[in-house]
Amino acid sequence: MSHPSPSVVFLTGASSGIGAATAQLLVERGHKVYATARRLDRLQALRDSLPADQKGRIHVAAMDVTDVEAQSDAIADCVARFGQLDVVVPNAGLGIFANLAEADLKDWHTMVEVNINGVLTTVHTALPHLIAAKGLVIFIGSVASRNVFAFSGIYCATKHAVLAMGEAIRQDLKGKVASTTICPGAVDTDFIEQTRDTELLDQYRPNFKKGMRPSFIAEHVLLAIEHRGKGVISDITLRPDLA
Ligand code: NJP
Repeated sequence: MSHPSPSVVFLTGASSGIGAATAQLLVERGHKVYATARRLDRLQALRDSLPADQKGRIHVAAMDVTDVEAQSDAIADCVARFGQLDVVVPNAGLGIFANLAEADLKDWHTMVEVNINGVLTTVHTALPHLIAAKGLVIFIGSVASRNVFAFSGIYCATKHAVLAMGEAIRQDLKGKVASTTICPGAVDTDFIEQTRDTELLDQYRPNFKKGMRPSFIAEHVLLAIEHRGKGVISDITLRPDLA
């Protein structure tokens, strides 16, 4: 049996890939989604693509996860609009692959700012609402949460941190807020396009192209939400078919 009532979900990184697929699926299944990213035009196009009877269940807003005040305003607006906040999906993230010896320090800082600090801001800001709702945080980790791969070690470090955050919530907020960490392997999104090293790009792009569909990850976000009250999917690893 699935969770009886629709959830209010605050989602980051909803303008493309896994986030866009998640917004679409959750709204289709009756949940209410506050969908954020920096590219408002992409969010509006996503909303416009929904059937008329679903449009009322999504609100889109421009937000940079590295802007603490903007996140605070957005979460307050989400609660004001939808009356509560049950689930956050701090999905916004990026990986910029490079050999460690040639990497740009700015890229490391960007990954830490978005993948760690951005996620922490979402969780910290939403926490009082999540406690009130006995809610759920669904982290998007990675197979890089448990392994370190060549040319993406710092990205892996940020995703190790994400896995630790999920475990911290499980332990410190037992009985109050649940956490799910979804750890995918390669997914066919724009993710790899952040990498500027053309040699690495040429080498990795085909692996991502034959990766999982973003909708497959979205289905597991839905699964975690709809099993609230029945059991918690603490962490789940998803890999491309036959990988
Ligand atoms: O990538 P992509 P994915 N503030 O590039 C947003 C993880 N993952 O869907 O702001 C706010 O299509 C950006 O929005 P915008 C990965 O680490 C992936 O694959 O408009 N938002 C866009 O919506 C990440 O955590 C794979 O540019 C910011 C979104 O992030 C999650 O999946 C494998 C932002 C990125 O969408 C979604 O990535 C894996 C900011 N400062 C884990 N910066 C994979 N694809 O293979 C970026 O294990 N965004």
